[in-house]
Amino acid sequence: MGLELKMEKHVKYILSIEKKNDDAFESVVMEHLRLNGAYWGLTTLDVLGKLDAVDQDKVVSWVLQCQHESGGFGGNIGHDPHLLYTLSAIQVLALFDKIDVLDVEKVADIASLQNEDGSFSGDMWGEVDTRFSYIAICSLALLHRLDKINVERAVKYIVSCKNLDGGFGCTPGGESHAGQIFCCVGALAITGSLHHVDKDLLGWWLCERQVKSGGLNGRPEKLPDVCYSWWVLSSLIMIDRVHWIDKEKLVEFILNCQDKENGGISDRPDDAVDVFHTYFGVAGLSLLEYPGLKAIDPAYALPVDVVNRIFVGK
Ligand code: GRG
Ligand code: ZN
Repeated sequence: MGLELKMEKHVKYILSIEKKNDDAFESVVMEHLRLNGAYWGLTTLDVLGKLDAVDQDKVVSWVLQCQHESGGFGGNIGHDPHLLYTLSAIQVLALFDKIDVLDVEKVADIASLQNEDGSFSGDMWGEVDTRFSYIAICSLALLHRLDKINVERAVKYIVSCKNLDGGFGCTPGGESHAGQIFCCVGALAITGSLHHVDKDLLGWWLCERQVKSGGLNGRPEKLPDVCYSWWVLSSLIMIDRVHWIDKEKLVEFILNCQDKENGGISDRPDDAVDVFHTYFGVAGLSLLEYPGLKAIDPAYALPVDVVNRIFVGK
């Protein structure tokens, strides 16, 4: 009992990461968490209704300084560009309704990372992974520039990563993993291609991820971890099978991973908190319709009001 989301503590925790470093929010992010950390921390604040606690001009100007001449973003100023950071940059700007500060054509050049077989490389060095298919598709959709890639081939490649268990891996033949499933299902949802998913089969596999404690793991025989609340639940929502999960037990698991004194959420009870699991815990609770949280879109991983602003207009 007394198990509830410590909203104010989590806001304080996110803002305290900012203050641990001498400068502003960006310096945190700079050292180890970088642009991905900014996305996790700022989206958490937005879902908690406290985005206005940060200096948006400073964040926007720092994000822009992370951009490389190729159009992609590095994790920090002067770092090499990679798709992993490029999506975070676009998402952070979207939170502040600032996508228009971008030279969209330039950023949309990430389309050149698409390979002949429809797959995407993460950067100029060429590693291929369905994570990068999702990132490229999500980024270009947010920029209204999906026309820059061959969507049909991109979808065909993702479908070639589908396994007999209904899940998806990082490359053809790769083991099904909830993180990759989010990426593949998300990319298929954004491109209107969910008919390629066997929803009952995949829904079954995803529901099997719930263990006794109520938490979800990422694949069979693994430990539960708060971040899978996001990877698994978002996928279940996209394929319309979220009612197959015991929602109350999952809420309880996530709430048990909070640091009730100092804020923040960990991967599992009693572990150390971090901004990644704090975000995915809060985002998971939002998907579970926990009271007082902004709704979050399962495909774009951004608050629904932000996504509506981009696709429906203000
Ligand atoms: C916008 C939300 C969002 C994501 C961007 C980068 C990315 C796209 C998606 C990553 C998907 C992914 C692979 C997530 C899994 C992360 C994770 C917890 C990996 C741990 O894997 P293992 O094998 O752990 O170390 P397990 O839990 O299997 O023991
Ligand atoms: Zn995790």
